[in-house]
This record gives sequence, C-alpha cells and structure tokens, in this order.
Amino acid sequence: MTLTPKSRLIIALDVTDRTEALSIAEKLGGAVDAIKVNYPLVLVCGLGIIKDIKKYANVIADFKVADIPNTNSLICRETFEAGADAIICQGFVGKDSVKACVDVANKYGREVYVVTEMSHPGALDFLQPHAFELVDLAFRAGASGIIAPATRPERLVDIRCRAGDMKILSPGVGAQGGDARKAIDAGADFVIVGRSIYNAEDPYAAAVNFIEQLRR
Ligand code: FNU
Repeated sequence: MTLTPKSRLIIALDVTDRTEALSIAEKLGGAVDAIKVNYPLVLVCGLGIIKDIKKYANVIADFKVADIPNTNSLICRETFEAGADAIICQGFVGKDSVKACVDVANKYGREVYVVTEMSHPGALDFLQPHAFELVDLAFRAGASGIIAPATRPERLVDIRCRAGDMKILSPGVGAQGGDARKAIDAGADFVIVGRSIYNAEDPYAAAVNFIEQLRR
C-alpha cells in the first residue's frame, strides 16, 4: 500500500496489552489513515500482532531501524513478511543503510520513512543540526517520506521546503505539546498521535476530535 492522506491521522498504538491494542485498533482502524506500532507493543505481543492489526488498518512499523545495510535488510524483510505496510528507519546511519531498507521495501511494494529531526528536546543535541542533510539523504535513498517534529512547526516549514514531494509524518502532537492543526498547516501530511488518544477516557471520541481539527 501507499499511505494516502484522508483523515491525516495516524495513531501510535503504544499500549502494552494485546486485548487493549486490538480493541482500540478495531474501534479506530476505519477512522485513521494508519496504525503505527512500536517496540512497546511488539516486544509484548510479538511480530504477529501486525497481521492482527492489519485487519483494521494499514500498519506502520516504527522500528527506527539503525544498523549496517545487511542487518537493516533482514529486519525489513521480516517486518514486511509480517505484513507491515511501511517501516521507519533512522537516517543517521548513512545512505547505504537507508537504501538497504528501500530496496527491500521496493521488492515488497511497501514504504520506508526516514527519521530526520525527532520531536523530543534531546533532538537538539545531535539531530537538529543535521536535519536538512537527513532530508536530502532520505530523498536520495528513494524513501517515501520522512518523520519531522510537530513540536516545532517552524522547523516543519523549513523541512517541508526541503522535502519536495516526500510525505511528512509528524509525531509530538498532544502529550509532547505539539498541535495537530499547526503541524498540518506547517507542511506535515499526517500527524501521529499516541497517548492523547489511547489514554483518553474515550479513545474513539478523542480520535474524532483530532480528525475534526485536521479537517478545518
Ligand atoms: P505520543 N515518535 C516520536 N517522535 O514521538 N517515531 C519522533 O521524533 C519519532 C517517533 C513516536 O507522544 C514515539 O515513539 F521519530 O504518545 C511514539 O510511538 O503521541 C509516538 O511517535 C508518539 O507518541
């Protein structure tokens, strides 16, 4: 699949209970553009959880793959065999490592998204000074898109200018302080929201609220 913006909302399903994860996926899968899984859920449930969630939505595996090209290829192969529609990798390991992910993704008809500047304060230490180079690297490696911070909409504007046609997925909305609407207005194609949805008393209502903000 190719991630296409409809609701523009991706839920980060970082719960660590299988029943809860599947219940949220069943309720929200039809409303969001994708469900992102990360280590917290996969370490508890195993890679098989991807196939279970795929019944309800496209799945992005946020494994922030960051190894030598051969190991990256092996990780991507297993992740796509498990059914993931896209995988997130780190760019700081270099173009050959990112290209290894893209080559495997192309074989499976899936997508790779490359982390540029992360959303947390520590991203200023090492990543921010190299964010534009990471955007260029993602483009040259043939990635479908990049990850860039909703916590810094002013940076999203600059990263958007640099990213050309690549899609931008933007985490950091809600719990980390970012605003969904501002992130889209600054150039993101999708926002990624975790705790503000799955920790809400009514996750469905919380998701619908975000979708309405994004529609405005
Ligand atoms: P929430 N995530 C992030 N910032 O938050 N993949 C990044 O720069 C990045 C990410 C992930 O804060 C994070 O791991 F590259 O509860 C988590 O899964 O809304 C989700 O996005 C944010 O979760």
